[in-house]
Amino acid sequence: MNLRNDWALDEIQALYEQPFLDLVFEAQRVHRENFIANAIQVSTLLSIKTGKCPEDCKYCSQSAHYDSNLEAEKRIAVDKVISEAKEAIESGSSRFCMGAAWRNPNERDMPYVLEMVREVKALGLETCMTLGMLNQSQAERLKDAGLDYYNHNLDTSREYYSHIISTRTFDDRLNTLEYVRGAGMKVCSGGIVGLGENRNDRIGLLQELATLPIHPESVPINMLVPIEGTPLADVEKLDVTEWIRTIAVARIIMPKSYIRLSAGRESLSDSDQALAFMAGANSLFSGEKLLTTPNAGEGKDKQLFNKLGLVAEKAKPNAAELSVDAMAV
Ligand code: SAM
Ligand code: DTB
Ligand code: SF4
Repeated sequence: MNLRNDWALDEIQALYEQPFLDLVFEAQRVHRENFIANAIQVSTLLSIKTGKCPEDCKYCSQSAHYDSNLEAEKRIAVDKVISEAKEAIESGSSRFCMGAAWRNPNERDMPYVLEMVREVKALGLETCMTLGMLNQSQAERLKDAGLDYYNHNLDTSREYYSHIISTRTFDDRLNTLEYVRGAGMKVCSGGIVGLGENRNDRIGLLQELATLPIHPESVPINMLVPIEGTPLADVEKLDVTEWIRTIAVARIIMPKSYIRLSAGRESLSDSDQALAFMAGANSLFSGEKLLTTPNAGEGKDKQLFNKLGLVAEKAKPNAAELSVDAMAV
């Protein structure tokens, strides 16, 4: 199948608005053409610096602009990160994603993050970081240290974006993605649904992602986890079928990308999650915690994988390639 980067809004809208079962069916068909059925890529997340973030993202527990009652934490020691990464391997993860509540990494933080990348990579895990905005030189140094993926989300449509974040622009985000690509890293970029946006904003987000010069290899679709104290604490909950539609359309228009069932999974029933996998989601975060909020824990996921006959993809030592000659989680 040829990858397309010229998706028009009306085409995406037509996909999005077709009968739900037709959409999910088509997404599963595309999924099976491009991926091994029943295989899920599993990542573990770790917050390496928590809270007191200068940015004002209205959904976020870590923004210093709101009082979310979060206990802030300074940079954690690299040793601690390594022991968490070893546990992630034990629990069946193939990728380890390290996140910091920064607007961007300061130059004085670079030796710290570079050492961390080198050491996590040496364990045979795929490495991912999400540290806010980067410049070209930072992106290149991260790549040289062995960083496989950089996560930086567009979050929502260009039109709705300014309702959610005022401290950095949509174009700032696109610039960071360009530097990450320019450095030769893989891109992890997606968004959040349930921010009070409308359907057209979800469609607009999907178009922005699918018309990047190269599709992100990994596309996290988060559902808002409402955080008390933030401006979005009481936003009306989005129907889960809208989340599933967003996942299904992402699968169809970015057929070779991993689509990640991301934040918000904890609130989903097993059957809703099965529907999300049917819609083409083939990646998730495991572990008791995301960055600051609870996640479906390892035990629950083991049960879910067994119940649905899913297997976790396994990272080949020291390679970014994945295989499924692996274990069940
Ligand atoms: N500070 C970095 C940044 O924003 O680029 C990285 C960490 S940030 C927490 C990564 C992403 O997590 C955000 O872009 C957003 O899509 C998602 N996220 C954060 N808080 C969330 C929440 N309460 N519910 C759902 N997704 C959330
Ligand atoms: C992404 O899109 N979702 C993850 C990851 N990238 C870094 C983060 C989700 C955070 C959810 C809220 C929290 O735990 O603070
Ligand atoms: Fe900071 Fe990232 Fe949270 Fe925005 S999403 S407030 S940049 S930690």
